[in-house]
This record gives sequence, structure tokens and C-alpha cells, in this order.
Amino acid sequence: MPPAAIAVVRISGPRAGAALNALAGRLPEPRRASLASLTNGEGAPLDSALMLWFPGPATATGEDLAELHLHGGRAVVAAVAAALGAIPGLRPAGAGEFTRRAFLNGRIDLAEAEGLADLLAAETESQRVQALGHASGHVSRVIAGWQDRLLALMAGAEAELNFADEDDVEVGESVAQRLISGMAVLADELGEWLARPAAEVIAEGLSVVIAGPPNAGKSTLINALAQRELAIVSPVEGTTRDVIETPLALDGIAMRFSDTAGIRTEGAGEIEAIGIDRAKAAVEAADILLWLGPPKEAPEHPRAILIAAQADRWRGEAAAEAAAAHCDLTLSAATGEGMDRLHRSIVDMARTLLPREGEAALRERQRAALFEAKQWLEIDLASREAHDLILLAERLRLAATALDRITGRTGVEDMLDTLFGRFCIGK
Ligand SMILES: Nc1nc2c(ncn2[C@@H]2O[C@H](COP(=O)(O)OP(=O)(O)O)[C@@H](O)[C@H]2O)c(=O)[nH]1
Ligand SMILES: [Mg+2]
Repeated sequence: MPPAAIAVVRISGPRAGAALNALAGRLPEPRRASLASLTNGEGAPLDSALMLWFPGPATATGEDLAELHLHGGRAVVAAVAAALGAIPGLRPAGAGEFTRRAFLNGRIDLAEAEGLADLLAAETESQRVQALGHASGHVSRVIAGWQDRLLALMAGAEAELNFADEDDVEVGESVAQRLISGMAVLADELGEWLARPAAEVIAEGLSVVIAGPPNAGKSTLINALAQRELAIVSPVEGTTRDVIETPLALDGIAMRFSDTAGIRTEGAGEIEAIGIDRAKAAVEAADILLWLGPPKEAPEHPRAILIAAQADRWRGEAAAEAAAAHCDLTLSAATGEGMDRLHRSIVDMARTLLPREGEAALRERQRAALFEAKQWLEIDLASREAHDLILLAERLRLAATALDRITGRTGVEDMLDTLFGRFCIGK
């Protein structure tokens, strides 16, 4: 948004060349930046700008495309926009319209468009790497490979159906067997992809919940992690009543840290009791739990880090030292002791929940389609279907249709608005 050093105005469509002619009086050489004095319809100067001309169809949108790199002042942009708006056939682009056109013109598929949306929204390094993989077609290529294999299986079934002698049951049987085992191999491969973590954990961040009894030092810990006074710290029990959440990236991994009300069974007032219920719900939903309290009282959780907090207070006391020995780590948020180790432990645990480096993760929408495809490919050998080539071929077709939904080759109209609405105007 202006003001900025440079503002890029993009014009796409059959009138893009006419727009450059109207403002600059000429079309520059394709794909070469050239300086132009832009004027409006009355010949009044607008700006001295860099212009670029990309004739279609080998462009980002698949249409003729022009770019004006203007001085980024508000009035400059407004004047150029007004001059463009006065040219018949030109109108301002809607949000995500350029990407939508790229998709409709077959320049990118849906998985790539989604990757592009994620790339624009990426705030951490892991989000960027993951989104870039999608945007540059990594997932699309894997899907294309699966589609090829489905097609080959389908072709086998079709050939048999078309040419086989109807009485020759035995040949049909062996073809069905081969088909079923081919489908099973593919189903296993889809299953491996489904076993990977979903892309949402990268995009939305892992949830790390700090819980424990009152006065354990939970609020002090979240403040130390966030390096600001997020939660009120006080020796009064029941100070924190609601769940306080803050986004925080550790080593490039997006996380959401939550401070919760101290969990106690007695003495809590009505509002604090609600807070305690919320704390328990947060613990259950947490990807990672930081438990500040007696290890024996820690809630059941698959990924809990048991912490002996406020070490500066009890250091040297035998009973406290013995209790701390049962924890995963000892720290003091007040002095900073042990905070590095906590950081490491959280990151190590988070990595177990994230896709490995270079491994693409799928969004829930894509996973649902993959799951459906996998189900169509799984044949119960005892069923009648297992002997019916027509039904097997139909299942292959349904599996291919489900995979098509990932790249958007079929049944996508309803999703387009949601997806392209995530883009801003001018992208
Ligand atoms: N000395 C010391 N005091 C702490 C530490 N962490 C918390 N406290 C104190 O313990 C009391 C309770 O802390 P608070 O963070 O509000 O605990 P919460 O109820 O678990 O959120 C406050 O008076 C804090 O100043 C620590 O690491 N060292
Ligand atoms: Mg608190």
C-alpha cells in the first residue's frame, strides 16, 4: 500500500497492450524494462516510470500482461489508476484475480495456487519452505505421477472389457488380480502421505500450553518466553483465569504459546473454576504441554515436558532437589537459567510433529481428497467387486476424480472463491 518507494501496477488481458499505448504512446520490446513518460488522456504528465510488456500466452496469467513500476506515492498511483480506468475495457482487478486467471488459463493448478497463497502469508522460515514447494508444483508432480498409474490400470481394465471373450472367465480373473494388487500398491503409497503431518500445523503453528498448579510460575514463564509482560504475575492464587495466547516462532517454527489458570481442586471461585476448565481443555488440545508442577500430578499427554520451575528459590533444598530429579528439566524464568534447554526441548519435540525437511505436507482439503482416493483403491478380496472388472474400473475412475480435486481439474468451482479470496488485490 502506498506510500512506498515503488508501486507496481499490473494490467492483464486483451487490452493490456492498448493501455500501454494510451499511457506511454508505444509498446516496448517484450520482456525488457524501458523508461517511459506516462501521460493521461489529455496529454498531462503522470509519472516517469519503468514499463514492461509481456505478450501472452507465456505469461503469469496466460494473457497479455503489462507492468508499470511507478513512483510509489499515493497521488501518483491514484492518477495512473484514474487514467487507466478511463480507457474503455479496463477495470480494477478483484482480490486474487491475477492468480485466478492464471489458474483458469491453465498456467498453474490449484495446489500451486494454494501454495502461492501460503507463500504470501508465510511468516516463518518453515512456512516459506513448505509453501514454496507447493507453489513450484512439487505436490502437483506427485499427483500427476499417481494419475498416470491410475490411467495405466484403467487402460488395462478397459482393454480387457472391450476385447476379452465373454466366456473366458479365467483371463478376466487374472486381470482383476493384477488390477487389485496394483491398486493396493498405490493405496499404500497414498497411506504413507496421509500418515505425514498436515500442512496446517506449519501454517497455523503448533500449540504449546503451559499448565500447572497456581503460583507455579506459569505466567512468569510465558512472559520470559515472549519477552514482554503478557500475563499478570502475582503471588495471589487464581490471578490468571483465562487462557492467554501469544504467537511465537522458535527456530523458524510457528507456535502458539498459551498461559492457563492454575489447576487446583479446592478454593477456586466461580470464574476461576471456568478458567480451570478452559485450562484443562487447552491441555487436552495441546500439541506440546509444558507442565510446571509435581510430576506425579501431570496430566496424561503424549508430548509433555515436565519442568521444575523457580530453581533460584529452592536450589540446595534436599527435598526440592529430589523432586526436580523426576522432571525433564530445571529452570528459573526469573534468572533465565535453563531457558536455553527449554527452548531446545520444545524445538526438538516440535520437529517430531512437522514434516521432515524437503517433505511436502498436504492441507486438510488435500488430505480429504487423498483419503477418498485411497478408499476407492482398497478392495476387499472376499467381495463380489473383486471379480467384477466393471466395478473395479469404476473405482479407478472415482479415485482419479478424487485426486483431480487436489489439482483442481474437476469439481472446483465452489472452492475457487474461498481460495482466491485469500489473495490481495493485485496478486
Ligand atoms: N524467585 C522466583 N520467583 C518466581 C519465579 N517464577 C515466578 N515467581 C514468582 O512466583 C509468583 C507466582 O508466579 P506466577 O508466574 O504468577 O505463577 P502462576 O500462577 O503459575 O502464573 C510470583 O510472585 C512470581 O514473581 C522464578 O523463577 N523465581
Ligand atoms: Mg498465572
